[in-house]
Amino acid sequence: MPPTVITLYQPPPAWGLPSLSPFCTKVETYLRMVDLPYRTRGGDPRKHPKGKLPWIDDDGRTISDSSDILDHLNARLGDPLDGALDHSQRALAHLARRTVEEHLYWCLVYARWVDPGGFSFTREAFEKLLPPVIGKLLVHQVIRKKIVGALHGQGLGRHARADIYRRGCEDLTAIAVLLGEQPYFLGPNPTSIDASLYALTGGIWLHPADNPMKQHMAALPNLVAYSERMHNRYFGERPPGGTVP
Ligand SMILES: N[C@@H](CCC(=O)N[C@@H](CS)C(=O)NCC(=O)O)C(=O)O
Repeated sequence: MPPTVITLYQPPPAWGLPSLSPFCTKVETYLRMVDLPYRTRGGDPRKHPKGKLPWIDDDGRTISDSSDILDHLNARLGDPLDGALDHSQRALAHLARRTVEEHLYWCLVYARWVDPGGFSFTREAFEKLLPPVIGKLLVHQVIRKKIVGALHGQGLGRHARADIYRRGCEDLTAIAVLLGEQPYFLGPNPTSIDASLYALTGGIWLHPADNPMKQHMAALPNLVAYSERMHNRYFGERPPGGTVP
């Protein structure tokens, strides 16, 4: 029986990254890591029950939340990437995933949506996806306002710019220290945590705006090499986008 083609709903590629969304980048990276055929389609989070991207359609079944998607696919495939990990490696991956997805992500959101230098690129990328006049209004008055509110609710948005970036830099240092000189986060072979780490480190490194997190990353050569290693391995030869039409 031919394998089911997964449909991944996500915003389009930008700045050399598979998607404007780090969580969508994570899922697309994972799909390439396990070599599953997939197609990508644009997705409007407002049309999805959980109101967030990404979601996938797997043979008529809708699954959302990047971690639930990976769990679903891991179960279906027999855990090809993480099957050989021991308990402490799994625990370390869990903590790293929570750090980058629940904290560093918000620093990235601040850099892209609040900091004026980053927002000028974000605005341009999002306005391209929306109808001309209303698009500008939506990006400034609706999406940005909602994101500023979310950052405030999460708590990070209540800090000063320098303190937000300092917190993001601390996460990057911790990941770089644990990575050391290993090619992938848990050793010589890629595992699913690398999809999250690439999504966030690549999301900081490849975004065109300069900011203190990017400068800090430049001073962590092992982390830059890691992020580029992941990018080149999974997107170097075949640019982002579905592997089937
Ligand atoms: N925990 C979720 C987070 C997904 C998420 O925050 N997605 C963002 C895009 S990066 C989104 O859809 N935001 C729209 C909104 O919050 O309205 C996951 O892992 O998939």
